Amino acid sequence: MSDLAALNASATQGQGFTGNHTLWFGSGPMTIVAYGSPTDHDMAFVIQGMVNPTIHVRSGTRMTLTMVNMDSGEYHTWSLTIQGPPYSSSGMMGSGGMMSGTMMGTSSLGPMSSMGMWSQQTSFTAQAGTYWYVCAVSNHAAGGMYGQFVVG
Ligand SMILES: [Cu+2]
Repeated sequence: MSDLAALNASATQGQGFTGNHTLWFGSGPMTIVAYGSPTDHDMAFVIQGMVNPTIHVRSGTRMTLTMVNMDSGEYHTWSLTIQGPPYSSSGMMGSGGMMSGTMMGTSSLGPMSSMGMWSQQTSFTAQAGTYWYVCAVSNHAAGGMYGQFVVG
């Protein structure tokens, strides 16, 4: 797990508010580490200890997102879309609607690491708007694997 600890040490710490389930980041380049479907929160993202938090970042922020798949049995993605819930149980992958509304594309999973997990990194510049981060695999978004991503 030392790889994971190092990864978390490199992350930008946002200010979390559990009351309204939000995570706020200031200006400057930032790095987010998102856990995909860890064992204690199946079919959810855990970011900085919060489950599917609403993330607030400033417009123009250069972001690096690292998605770590903690699920040994499923593929997952971290994808941004302007399409909000409810999501179709038939899935979003290849639907066309997903990618047409995507700000920066998709982080799908790379090769398995020595920890037995998968991770992949993507970078983009946040543009003002309201987005949702979702897992685009099968019916995962419909199953609760999403959160709001607000750039202002
Ligand atoms: Cu998923």
